[in-house]
Amino acid sequence: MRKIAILQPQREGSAMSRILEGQLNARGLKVALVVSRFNSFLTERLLEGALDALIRHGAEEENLVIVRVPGAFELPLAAQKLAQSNRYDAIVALGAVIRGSTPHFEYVASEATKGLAQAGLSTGRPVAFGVLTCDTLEQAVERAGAKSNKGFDAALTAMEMANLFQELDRI
Ligand code: INI
Repeated sequence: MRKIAILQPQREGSAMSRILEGQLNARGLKVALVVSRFNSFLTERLLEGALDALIRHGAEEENLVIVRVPGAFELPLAAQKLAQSNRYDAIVALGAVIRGSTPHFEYVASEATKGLAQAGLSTGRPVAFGVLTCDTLEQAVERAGAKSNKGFDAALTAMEMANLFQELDRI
């Protein structure tokens, strides 16, 4: 019979290694949610998902700020400004770009993606990517609540990264 070795992760504080991982806890975290109005029937569902994730994980409503921008193209600049302010532990960017609805899908999707990554890298603040980039409206509806909710997922990522950064600042 074949023997299978199962590698257990080392516990924090063991002599071998130390594992740092952000907790899924939003208590006390200040989070800015930037939401695009374009395709608002989708982005409002993403916002509901993100708020649900934050509140369920202990966030206080007074620590959450919602900022609306015209479209996904505008998300990076607003996210960068919020991140630069040092007033938020994390930013959650929410938008929906659908290939069918525009000939410049590639430009909007790619600028939003690159720009949001850059906003995080240039400021050192976690910026979570909650932007749907889908081929069809059906796919977008599925990911905005019908099957899953990318806003909920992005908010989880934001709280994990914010808590991880607080831990990294302590070591
Ligand atoms: N913005 C979106 O958020 N999603 C889209 O699908 C989209 N389309 O299809 O064009 C879109 N365009 C607007 C863009 O984000 C800017 O707001 C606009 O170009 C002004 O800068």
